[in-house]
Amino acid sequence: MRSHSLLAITRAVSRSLGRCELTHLERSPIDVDLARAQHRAYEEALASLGVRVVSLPEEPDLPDAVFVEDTAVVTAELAVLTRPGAESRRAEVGSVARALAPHRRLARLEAPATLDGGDVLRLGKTFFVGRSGRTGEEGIDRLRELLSPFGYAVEGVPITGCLHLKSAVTCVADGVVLVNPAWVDPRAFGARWIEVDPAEPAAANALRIDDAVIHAARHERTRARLEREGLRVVPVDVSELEKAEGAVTCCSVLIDA
Ligand code: CIR
Repeated sequence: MRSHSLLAITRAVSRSLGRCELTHLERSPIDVDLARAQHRAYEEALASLGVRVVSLPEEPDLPDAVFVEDTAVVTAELAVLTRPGAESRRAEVGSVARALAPHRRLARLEAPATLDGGDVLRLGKTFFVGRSGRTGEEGIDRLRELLSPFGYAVEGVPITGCLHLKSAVTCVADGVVLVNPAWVDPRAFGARWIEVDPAEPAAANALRIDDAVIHAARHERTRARLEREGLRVVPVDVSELEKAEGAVTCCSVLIDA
């Protein structure tokens, strides 16, 4: 059992999800009712792992608002509200700020900085930040200014071929990352790494909760690799959210409460 409690802020799927931002995928029809059912199952998976879920109401006119991860970076000391790289997503931040305000002091990234939370991977006291189409140098520099007083390092990492750093790499256990080496150099993180199965390039996105990882169910070969390493995998079907270029980390902001 962990000695702290974990809270996840999530947000219900928007009826306009079909008009989401897309960068690497062709648009394909999204079944919003199915997306909602899958998202509820994701919230139940979090709850089954002892996480308290605070679910925000749908934002009907903000297609990507379910992907709350992109709006905030939270540490023990403060919550940094981002300025998402996609203009259409900037209006998502205010309501997440209100949800975070009872828990943390708030800081904000201002123009011209841009940064998506999906580009931010924390390993110990280091925040690795993807240099992506969404996150620019000003965003990385400003995050460093905000976090370095608390002893954190912030390091920019090049990525290619994917939307966010956490499309390419996530932490699955202390000192262990799950990575797609075609999209990011695994040596950048000073950690042991497990590679995704080459047939499953999008399988590097896993959401660690203590000694378990929530992982998209369709990536069966990569799941087998994780299980061979002794990790407990909780598979969730997120097929409709994946059509919107989302996955499992992006649907929550985790807070140590
Ligand atoms: C976007 O392009 O912004 C959304 N359609 C998907 C965002 C996914 N976010 C994430 O992985 N952190």
